[in-house]
Amino acid sequence: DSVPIPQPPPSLFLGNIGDIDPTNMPESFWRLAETYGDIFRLQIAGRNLIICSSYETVKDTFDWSRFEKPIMGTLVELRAMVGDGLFTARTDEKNWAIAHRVLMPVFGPIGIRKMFDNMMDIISQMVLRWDRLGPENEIMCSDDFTRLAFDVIGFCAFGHRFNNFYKDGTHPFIKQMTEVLIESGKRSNRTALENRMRIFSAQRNMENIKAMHDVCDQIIEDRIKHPQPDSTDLLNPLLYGKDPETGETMSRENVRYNMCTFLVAGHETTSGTLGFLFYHLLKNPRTYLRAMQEVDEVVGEGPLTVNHLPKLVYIKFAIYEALRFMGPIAVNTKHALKPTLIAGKYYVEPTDHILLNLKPFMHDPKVWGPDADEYKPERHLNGGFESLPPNAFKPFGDGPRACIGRTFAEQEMIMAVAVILQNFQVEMADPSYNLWIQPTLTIKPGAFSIKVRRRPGRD
Ligand code: MNH
Repeated sequence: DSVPIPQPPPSLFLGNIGDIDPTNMPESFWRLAETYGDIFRLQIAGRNLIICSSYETVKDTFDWSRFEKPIMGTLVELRAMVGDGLFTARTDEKNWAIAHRVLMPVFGPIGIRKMFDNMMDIISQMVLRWDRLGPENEIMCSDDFTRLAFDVIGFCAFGHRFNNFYKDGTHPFIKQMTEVLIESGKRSNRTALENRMRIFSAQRNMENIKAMHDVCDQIIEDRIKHPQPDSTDLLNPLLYGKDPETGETMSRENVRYNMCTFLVAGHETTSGTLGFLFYHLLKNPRTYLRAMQEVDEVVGEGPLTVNHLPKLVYIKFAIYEALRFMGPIAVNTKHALKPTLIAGKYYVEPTDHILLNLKPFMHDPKVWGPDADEYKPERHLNGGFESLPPNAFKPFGDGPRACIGRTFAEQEMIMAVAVILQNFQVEMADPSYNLWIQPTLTIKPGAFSIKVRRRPGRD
């Protein structure tokens, strides 16, 4: 006995295309969820989308015996760039399982702690740059946090310096990647015929991809020519790590795909999260001051060390709260393995595309209370986080396909925030700035800039 899934009235030939803004899907889904609630259906380009927006509906899809991550739409197109790398591989592909088993331990807490010094190396470059550009300089968050996140991955994962803090622009990889992300999104919305007709876009796409693959291949070649047996990065495990189950090493092509995957998956997300975080801290000065106070108490004026990290709990929860409020990944996708009922009442079939609307899901008042729409890191303190119902906080995905870089990202973000607050007074460049969303594959705050001034006595 299923309950029908509500749908905004479709138009005869175009379905629900009129209900969404194709250039800003996340915001369309948030807006529609306010009217349609829990779950709703959209018919777009012949596809049946089921959008889940509440705790009850979303958490039910975290049952991996009934649902899985589909590789469809943009993800299929992205495979030209990142192939059977971890993010775009199907779970039943052999190379997903091999890479997952080889890399899981390296991405664990022990491996990531060893990357502390290399993360600090890059963070210090950002501090130097901010010092030298001075307090009047407007820092576009997306620019400098992208430089930071991209250089951190390059250096910590592959021992390679992209040196984005020594450039006026950024490394060409970033533009190439952004273009491929956008083009992949477009390709997934075009018919096969139209994609074949768009020969110039297709050529540009191929050129971008080739340039990115060349960067990865060169880093690999360099490591093979100049072995670094004591390195703490991921390149040695990628090249030489043996799968505990099959004894195989990863194929050279799959190594390249995974390098590309880490460069893509690891920098937009982290950079967007830092942008959202500073937006919230500055909009809620009480939270900024509390985070700064924590740094002063835990770290003081001396250098940040790896032993300080577990004590920076307010900062960690300020980051979690930014992710809960609106993380860089707005939508997760699922599909049912067999016809089933979501939350015991909404009938879905395997051909339906299930989208998890993460913002309303993590603002569900049944879980987060009547103040769900307020930014409040302290809600997580004093065991608040541990006492959440299961699967309520999911900005990193879930199950076997959850984010492999979570520990990496959390350490990097805690370190960056602590060092920034220890050394600078941060302000919005434009105090009247209001948050707007810039969507690509991820979302980030649009045109959000800050100014930073040395804290008195901290130079
Ligand atoms: Mn990450 C998968 C969020 C940082 C590498 N990541 C995911 C998924 C989410 C996610 C959500 C699941 C996507 C899906 O179901 O299709 N990731 C984040 C967030 C941050 C982040 C919010 C930072 C903040 N991710 C990173 C970093 C790296 C990384 C840093 C690499 C160093 N993420 C991955 C990879 C996957 C992934 C690889 C795919 C894992 C798999 O499917 O096996």
